[in-house]
Amino acid sequence: MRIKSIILSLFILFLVNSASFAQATDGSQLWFTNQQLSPKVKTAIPTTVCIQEESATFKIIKEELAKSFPALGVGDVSFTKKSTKNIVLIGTADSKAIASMVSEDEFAKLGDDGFLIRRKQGDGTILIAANTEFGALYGVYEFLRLLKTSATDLVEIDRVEIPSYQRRILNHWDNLDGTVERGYAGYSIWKWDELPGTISPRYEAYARANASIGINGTVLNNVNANPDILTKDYLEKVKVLAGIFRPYGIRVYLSVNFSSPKELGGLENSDPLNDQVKSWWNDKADEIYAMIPDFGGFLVKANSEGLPGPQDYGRTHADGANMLADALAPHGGIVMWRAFVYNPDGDDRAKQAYKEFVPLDGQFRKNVIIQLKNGPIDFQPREPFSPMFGAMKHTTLMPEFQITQEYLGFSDHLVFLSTLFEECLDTDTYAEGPNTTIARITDGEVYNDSITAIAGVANIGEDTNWCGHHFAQSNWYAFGRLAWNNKLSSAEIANEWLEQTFTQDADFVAQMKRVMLQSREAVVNYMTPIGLHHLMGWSHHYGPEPWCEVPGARPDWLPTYYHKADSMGIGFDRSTTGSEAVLQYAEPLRSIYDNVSTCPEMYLLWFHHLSWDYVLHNGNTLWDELCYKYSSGVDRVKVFQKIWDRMEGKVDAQRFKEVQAKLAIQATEAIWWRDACLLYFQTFSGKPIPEELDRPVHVLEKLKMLKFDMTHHN
Ligand code: BDP
Repeated sequence: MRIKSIILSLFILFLVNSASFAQATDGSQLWFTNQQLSPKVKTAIPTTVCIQEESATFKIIKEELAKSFPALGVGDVSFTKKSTKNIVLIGTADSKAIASMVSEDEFAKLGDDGFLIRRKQGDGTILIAANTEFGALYGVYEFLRLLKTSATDLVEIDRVEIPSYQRRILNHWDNLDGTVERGYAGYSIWKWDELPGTISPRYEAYARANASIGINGTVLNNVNANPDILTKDYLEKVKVLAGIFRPYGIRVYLSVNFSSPKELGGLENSDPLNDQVKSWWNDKADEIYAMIPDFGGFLVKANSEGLPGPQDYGRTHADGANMLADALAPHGGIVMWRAFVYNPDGDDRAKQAYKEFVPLDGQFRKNVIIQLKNGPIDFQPREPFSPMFGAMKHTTLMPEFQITQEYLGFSDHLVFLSTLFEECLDTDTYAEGPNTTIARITDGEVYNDSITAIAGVANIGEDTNWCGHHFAQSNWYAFGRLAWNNKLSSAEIANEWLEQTFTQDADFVAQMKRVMLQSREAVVNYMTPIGLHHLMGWSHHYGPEPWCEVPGARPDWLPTYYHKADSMGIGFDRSTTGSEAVLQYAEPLRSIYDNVSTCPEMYLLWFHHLSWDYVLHNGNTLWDELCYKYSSGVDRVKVFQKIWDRMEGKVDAQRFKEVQAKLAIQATEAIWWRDACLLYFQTFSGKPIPEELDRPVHVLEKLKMLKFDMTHHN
C-alpha cells in the first residue's frame, strides 16, 4: 500500500511491524484460516469417501477432503471406488452409485452448477451429487463450510443448492503493466511479464478461493482496456491462466478495446458495420477459442470516459455489442456491454445512461448482457438504484458491484459491503408491480432470461492478505456468496465468514458481526449522509474535498456539481421541479422520491435541494441533522475500535494488531471527513454545530491545503 507514504505522515500514529509477532497469521489463507470443526456438528462424519469418477476436478475434491478432514479432527480420509455403507459419496450421474440414488427429476432441477447434499437415513452415508463435476466441487466446498460453521448440524441434512446467477464474475481492473486501477492491495496478481513461462502459486490459490464461494468467471484486465490483450503473445499468457482455472470451474473473460481492429489489425477504422471490422473480430474469436475452448466472452466499456466505441462512427451501442456478439455466438461466448456512460455537456449525469440505453431496449442479441452499476452515478457509499434496472424489459441486465473500495476508504476502512449489495438486490423497482426486485429482474425470475450474470470489481492484489485489509476479504467473500444465492442475508454471510476466517468463539462472532453489519452505515454517515454524494478528492477519490476546484475540469467530475451547497441550502434537485430524474423510476417510487416529505431520508439530498432550516421527520433542521449524522459516523468507528480491542486474545496477534492499526486510521479519517464537510458546509449555512456534539479538530483552510501525491498510488 504505497499510497500511504503521504497519508501516513499526516494521520497515522504508528506503524505495525508485522515481523515482530510470533506465530504470524498473515491472512494469506483467507477464509480457509480457521480449520475448526463446529461444535454443532455432533454426528460422526464418515472418513471413507467414494468417488467413482476421475478428472482434474475430482482430484481437487480429493485433495480438499484429504487436507480438511484431518485438520478438522474428522480423521484421515480413505478413498474408494466401491460404494458401501457409511461413506461420503460424491459425483455425478456418470457414477453408478450416484445414479442409483438420485432420480432423473432431481438431477434435472440441479442445472449445471447446482448440487444436493443429503444424509441417507439408516446407513449414515452423506451424498453430494451434481450434474457436473463443478457442481460436485461446489457441493464439497459447501459441505466443508457446514462442518466449520455453526449454521446447522448434519444429521438430517437434505439440501439442494442452485445458484441465483449462471455467471458469477470478478472484474479485475488490472493493467498490463502490473498496476491496478482503483486497487488498494498492491500490484496485480497477474505477472504478465513472467507468463506464460513462470507460474505463480497464487494463481491456483486464487482459483480455489473463488471456487469455494461459487465464483465461476474472471475478467482478467481493466475495462479501460489496452488493445494489446488480444495479441497472440498475451493470449498465450491468458491461455495458461485459463488452464489453471479450468478444473476449478472458472472461465476466463477479457475486457476489449473497441478500437482493436484499427489499433491492432491496422484497419482503417473500427466501425461495427464495416465488413472488414466484422471479419477481424470473427477471426479473433476463432483464434481465441482455438486456444481457450471454454473462453467466456468480452467485457466492453465503449464511448465511456473517452474510450472508443460505435458512436465514433455514428452507430449505436446495440450495433457495437451485436457485432461482437455475432463473432462470439458460434463459440457460445457472451458480450457484457457496460452502460456506464455520461458526458459533460449532457443532462444531469444520473439520467444519461438511461437516456442512451432505454431507447435501444429489445435491440440487443441474445448473447449480449448489459452490465449496470448498482447506482446511476458511480459506486458511491450510497446511491438509489439505477433506474435502468426497471426499464429495459426486453434486454438482459446484470448488476456490477464494486468490491474494491474506491469511494469507501480504500483498504483502510472496515466496511462490510454485503449490506450495500443486499440493499441493491432487495430494492423493489416496481417495474412489473410490487416485488419486482433487482435480484429477481437480474436472476431471470421476472423475465426468464436465458443468460444471467453478476459482476464485482475485484479488490485483490499481491498483498500477503490479498485485499490490503483483513476485513476487506469479507467483501470478496460476500460478493461470491450473494452471486451464488442472492437471498442470503448479510448477517448469515458475516457469521460464516467470521467463523471460517477468525474463530467460532460466540462472543467474538456476535460482536464483530454487529460491527460488520453497522460498518457501511457508519461510512455513509461520516462521508456522505442524507443522500449526499461525490464529495471526495479529485481523481484519486481519496478523502473529502467538497470544495474541490480544478481549473478547466469537467464540471461533472467536481463535488460542487453534486452537492450544490449555497447560502440557501444543499442538495441536487432531481425532482419534477429540477432535473426530473425521478421520472425514470416507476410508480409509486417516482412519486415517493419526488415528494420531499415521502422521499426516504437516506436519499433526500440526492433528489432534493433543501434549505438549511428544512425540518426533518425527527424534528431536527437539515443542518443539525447533517451534524448529527457526521458525528454519529465518527462515534460508531470509535465504538468499533473499542469492540476490537476487547477481542484481543480471541484472535491471533498479527491480525489483531493489523486490524487495530487500520481502525486507528479509519477513526482519524472519519474525523477528517466530518470536519472537512461540516466546516465547509458551515461556510454556507452559517449555523453552529449543536452544543452537545464534539467540535471539529481541524481547521478548514489547512484541510484545503492538503495535497496528495498519488504518483505512488496503488
Ligand atoms: C470510475 C472509476 C474509474 C473507472 C470507471 C469505470 O473512477 O477508474 O474506470 O469508474 O467504471 O468509478 O469504468
